[in-house]
Amino acid sequence: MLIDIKDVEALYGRLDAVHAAARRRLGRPLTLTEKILFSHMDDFETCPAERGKDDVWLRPDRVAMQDATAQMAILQFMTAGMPKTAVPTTVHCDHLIQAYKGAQDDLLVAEDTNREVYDFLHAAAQRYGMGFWKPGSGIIHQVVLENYAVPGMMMIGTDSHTPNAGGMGMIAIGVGGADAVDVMTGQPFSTRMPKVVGVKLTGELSGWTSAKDVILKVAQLMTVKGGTGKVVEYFGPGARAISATGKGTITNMGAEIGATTSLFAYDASMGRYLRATERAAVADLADRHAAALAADPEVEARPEDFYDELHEIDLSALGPQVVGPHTPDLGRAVADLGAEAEREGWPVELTAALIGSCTNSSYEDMTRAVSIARQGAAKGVKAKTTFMISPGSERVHETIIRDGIMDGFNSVGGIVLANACGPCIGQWKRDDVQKGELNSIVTSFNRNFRARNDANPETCAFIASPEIVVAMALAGRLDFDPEADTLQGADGTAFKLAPPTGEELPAGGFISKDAGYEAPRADAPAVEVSPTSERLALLEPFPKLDPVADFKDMPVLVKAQGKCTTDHVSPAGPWLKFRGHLDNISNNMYIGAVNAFTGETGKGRNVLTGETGKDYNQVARDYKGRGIGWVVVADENYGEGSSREHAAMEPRHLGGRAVIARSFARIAEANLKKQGILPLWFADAADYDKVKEDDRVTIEGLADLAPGQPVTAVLRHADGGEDRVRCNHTLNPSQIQWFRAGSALNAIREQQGG
Ligand code: MIC
Ligand code: SF4
Repeated sequence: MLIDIKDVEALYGRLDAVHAAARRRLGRPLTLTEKILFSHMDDFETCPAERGKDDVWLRPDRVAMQDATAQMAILQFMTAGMPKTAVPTTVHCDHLIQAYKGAQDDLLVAEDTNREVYDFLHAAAQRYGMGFWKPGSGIIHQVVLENYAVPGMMMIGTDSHTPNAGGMGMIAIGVGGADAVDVMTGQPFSTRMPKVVGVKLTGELSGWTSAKDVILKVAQLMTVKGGTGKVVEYFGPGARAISATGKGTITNMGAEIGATTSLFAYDASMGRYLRATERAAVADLADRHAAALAADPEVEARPEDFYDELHEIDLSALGPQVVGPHTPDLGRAVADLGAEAEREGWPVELTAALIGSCTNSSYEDMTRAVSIARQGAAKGVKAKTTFMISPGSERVHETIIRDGIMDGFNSVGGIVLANACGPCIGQWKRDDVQKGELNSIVTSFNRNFRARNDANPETCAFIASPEIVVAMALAGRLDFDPEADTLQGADGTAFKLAPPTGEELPAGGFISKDAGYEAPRADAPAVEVSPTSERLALLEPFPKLDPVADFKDMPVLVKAQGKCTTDHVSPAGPWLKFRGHLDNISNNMYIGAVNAFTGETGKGRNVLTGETGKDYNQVARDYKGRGIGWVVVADENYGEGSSREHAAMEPRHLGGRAVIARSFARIAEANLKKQGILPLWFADAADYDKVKEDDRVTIEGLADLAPGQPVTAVLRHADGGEDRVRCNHTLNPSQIQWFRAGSALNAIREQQGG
């Protein structure tokens, strides 16, 4: 077991006293979210903690980082000069493996092409006391669920799907690298005390419906920004009837509604999973403290009195869902997709079907999915489209090979990819479809932003449960409804697929021979970074800015229209290779943003030279060369999606001063603050329309920037006219310090007298 049981004992031993004090303080019973958060605050008896209002300082028990975000986080950590991380930390190599030919070949290629980065991460992990999970060992969230998730504990991870561990009753929050660095250097993690949403689950999943459909439904109910600043707590008899890994699917995809995290209470399913994954000692402890690892009983009895928002889903009445294209909250029942696709002109013929990813690659998912594949194979039917499987971890992978599940997928033509993110993050070398070609794919992943999987903006990506994806793969069609339609067997007769069946956990136990873990070493040598590397570069501190002079007469580099997710600001796929080199990766800055003035993507006008159709990063470099800062204007939910802090560091590096948006996604806003860019909210959303292409923007009120005090953006138009636009911000006193210092890291250095 890779967890120190003493840490669990110490936490559980304190819970009753902390919860009693918190109940006294609030004068009411506690939700599970409050129980876990209060037990991770330094000063739980006094610290203001009004939901949605106060910022709280928390002490997470653990940090996890994946390779694409760990590089920048570790480069920042190295500037702090600490010998070792202050809390248990792990690094997982999963994002940089490209999917092309299949697991074995792809892994060899990845080890070769990414050698420099893997060596760096490995050396840093060994040196600074971090656990290292080598390439091929699995996707961060699956590996965390299998090895590190502990009910009632708290972790942060440099990946937005960190809430996967909420399926095991843990508060697990996705953050940018700079937040992780705080915790790794022994400082608290700060976030706004979240509002708490209750989702009551009644009934039971059956037939074609699975855990995935619960979150696909919640995404439709709450939308991509409905979870911002909130924790979603699932409860009720239906919740207890879902397996621990199914719960993980639900909490993982809570990232898609912007939730701070999502959470289930400890129950028997988690106990079973802990025991199956060699953590019986944790299960025994959790059984003894079960009441402290769930909301108080009054909360389930009268949820409307304790949650800020309440939803109810009857699992018995929920049918299979499918969401997409281009956004995870555009959904409907599988049965209704055909008609809608025809209306909208989405191709119904599939070009690929993909299952797995961190969201849906449990043993249960794989057994349910293969039960559909086997029915096809028995009738001589093969997948009528490219069909690929990304297992979540080596443990699941080995086990499903032993249990004949891989053979079942192979028998319908499935291609097994490495235990890695692969096509889910755009690491998919696709030869079959040309860029710009309209086509449809269906996956069991969690994200489906434009161009996400294959860098083709014309790919319509839909998301459904693995079993639905396999059924659609056999039919080769998006409009296939397995509950109503038939397939044709090799002998020409029509047959209907029976609903999937699966096993929650392997009857023969998991295989876990060489899982791919390496422990740190006390005598590890210092970490070197080559000054000539194209992939890694040591960081220079960002310059301190003058709150008046540097925020005057700034051109508008980008006014983004519609969605501006982190994938629009700094896409992954081919750019992943520069995640450790700030200047090189900055060449992708705003490459996916749609120009609100011209409709072009990734291009705009240099208002100083008059040149048009220029790449945003080029324009920014020109402004920076002239010593001129610039602003970005955006619509709702700016920075939705990934936790990648590159989306904040690149603009900061190239001279960005402020992002003025109708609203922000939580992690993106936090990342901007950390790196010294001002996130400003239009007080009146309609003011977005007042911004013109050749405006010069001055932000007034920064010299005495104070919490809760609006500032003014003065838009000076080219015709001599002017608009004064009120903007709000959410900076607290420490974040204002970061702004003044030029970044959070600068502020720390100043405090240390450096
Ligand atoms: C994602 O799913 O978008 C990613 C790739 O896992 C990101 C992290 C990254 O960009 O490195 C995330 O979710 O945070
Ligand atoms: Fe990897 Fe996709 Fe999961 Fe992100 S969502 S961690 S890219 S598998």
